[in-house]
Amino acid sequence: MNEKEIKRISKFLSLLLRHQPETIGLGLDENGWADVEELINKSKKRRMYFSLSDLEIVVAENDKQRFSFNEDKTKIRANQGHSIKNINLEFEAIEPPEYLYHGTVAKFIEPIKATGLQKMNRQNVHLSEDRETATKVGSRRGKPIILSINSGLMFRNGYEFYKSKNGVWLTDQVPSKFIEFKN
Ligand code: HQG
Repeated sequence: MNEKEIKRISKFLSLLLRHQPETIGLGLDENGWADVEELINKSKKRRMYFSLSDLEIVVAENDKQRFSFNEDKTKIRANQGHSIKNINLEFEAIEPPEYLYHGTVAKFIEPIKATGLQKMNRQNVHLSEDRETATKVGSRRGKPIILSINSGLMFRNGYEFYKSKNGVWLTDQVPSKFIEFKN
């Protein structure tokens, strides 16, 4: 497989494992796991042909480590980023660093000032440990603006934080009083 094929399968997996498993009638369990054999077979309906060893490459090579297998590689799931509701990814609440970062764009600043950071279509607000990652996230939508989040203070005020397997920090919402808007 070349880079392009890996990316094509990876995008298809994001669609199925995070957003619309019904596209091919794939079942996900309550923890977000899909059966690998079922995935391989049902994907053929969409003319997506790949084997277990292709999937192993996609999981290992994915730029953001978006997917994981279970121990015996009979199941696969997305590590985070779901829009499907009621998936329990079994994250453990942990203490965050004093500051986390969120990359966004100018048009969202006023609504964020008004209502804080909201999860929008995803299951959580996504935060980054460093400005560089937040800059990449923001750049997907235009000229990035980086917000500093006073996550330490939030934590001491009872807000819960989770860290996904691929290093993304997650929380339910960030009220605007915990956001520094100056860059
Ligand atoms: C904005 C990608 C208006 C928020 C990335 C963002 C990340 C508000 C957008 C991951 C708002 C939601 C997540 C409010 C937040 N009013 N706009 N109150 N609160 N927003 O894509 O954080 O490739 O759901 O600033 O790299 O951009 O999918 O979240 O611009 O890790 O693996 O609403 O997605 O990873 O956008 O990105 P998203 P995000 P993957």
